[in-house]
Amino acid sequence: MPDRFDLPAGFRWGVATAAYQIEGAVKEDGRGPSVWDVFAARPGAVRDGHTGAVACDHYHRYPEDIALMKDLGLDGYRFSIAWPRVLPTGAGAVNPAGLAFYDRLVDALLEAGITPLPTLFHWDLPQALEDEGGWLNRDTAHRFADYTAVVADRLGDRIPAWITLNEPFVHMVYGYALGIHAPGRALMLDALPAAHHQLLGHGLAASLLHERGHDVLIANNLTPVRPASPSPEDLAAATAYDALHNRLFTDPLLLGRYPDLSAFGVADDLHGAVRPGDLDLIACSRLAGLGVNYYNPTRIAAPTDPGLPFAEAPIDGVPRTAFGWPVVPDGLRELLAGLRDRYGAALPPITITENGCSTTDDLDDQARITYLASHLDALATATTEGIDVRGYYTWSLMDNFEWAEGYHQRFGLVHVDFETQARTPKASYAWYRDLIAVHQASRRE
Ligand code: GBH
Repeated sequence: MPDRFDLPAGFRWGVATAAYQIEGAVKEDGRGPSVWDVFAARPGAVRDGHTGAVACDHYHRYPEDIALMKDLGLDGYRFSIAWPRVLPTGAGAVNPAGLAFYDRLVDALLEAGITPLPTLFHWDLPQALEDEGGWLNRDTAHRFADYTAVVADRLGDRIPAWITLNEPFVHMVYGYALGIHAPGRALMLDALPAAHHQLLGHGLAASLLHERGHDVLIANNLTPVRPASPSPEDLAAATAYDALHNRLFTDPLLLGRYPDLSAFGVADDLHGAVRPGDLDLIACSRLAGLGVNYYNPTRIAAPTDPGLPFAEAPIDGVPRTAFGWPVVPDGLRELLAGLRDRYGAALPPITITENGCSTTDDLDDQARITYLASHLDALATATTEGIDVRGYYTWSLMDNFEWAEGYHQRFGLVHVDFETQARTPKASYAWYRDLIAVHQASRRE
């Protein structure tokens, strides 16, 4: 596997994390409860009853974590801001101590020469807003914009670019359609207004960030959709799935309209959620970049039971991560080529805002090195095919709270002992550090 990839000159190297997965300190300094605190406390919701109450204790240990990032030589760090730390009830009174944490974090990152790339929402909605309907309630979009203004006023002098939402598809499907993530609602297609309200929140937040002169991105989890066979039934199912997973959260931003969801029996007002003017607002939040979180492709076949117009089919004959996810590096190139073909000139520059894998509890994580190297190779190929990719943020800096899997899946370059909180760099950490150094040296030539 090459240790140097043919990537553009200004390419940016980073790592990614999210607040609830690393911070802990959920009751400290006035933080309010989030949907994840409440969900994780439900018996059976998270494997072995794990919660994010302590996680990596990053809230207290952030100087040590930034030192690890500095030694990696990172250009950028993608982290998320916990809305319930800033506004404990989601709206109304600001919690100065919560804001102060991010203020310290940003200063320490800049001190270490690392550009902060904050995500404003990575699934930890203040529970008080969930009690009012969460993302099913249109009002949440406006509360998100208010929260964004508070954060931008405080940190904006040091933040060049913001990510509004992380993976609105996963949040809608896992959180509101299937109930396997917080807030644990299983509404199936009735969850669709949560898609529109998240995008509306993005649009409202983006316009006020633009007014303040900031760049705005969104981090979408996208997957190349492969039909299980060339049969018309499998092709139709793949088209329907692609609309739901990929296009629902990207077409409105880049094309100003929702994709055709008629295969789901859904009209393009998404169960009445879309009001006049909404799509203009969402589309005019012109993106400085599209964040892409890539893990694996998806194989889709004709439905086996009524209800939904598709069925997922296994991808066989490829390696799997410790999580059981198929490893298909070329899927990343395939995905980016598909985006270019679909959106053409409307496609903004791409940043890979997440990519990585979980491995066994082993410091010699050769499987991670192989995963990252093969995906960077596919990414380099995509750039030579004319796709504008600006940076790569691997998921994740360190092992952390992996949502419904608790601490059972380890995605980190750095190992965390969740008893002692000891951090130990894995083999992949040294590999990534050396890779970044080689690229940065050639940048200066
Ligand atoms: C991201 O979600 C999140 O942003 C992050 O918080 C999380 O920790 C990280 O990734 C790792 O999970 O059934 O084999 O086809 C990733 C969302 C959803 C990606 C399920 C892969 C399907 C695997 N994922 N998905 S498979």
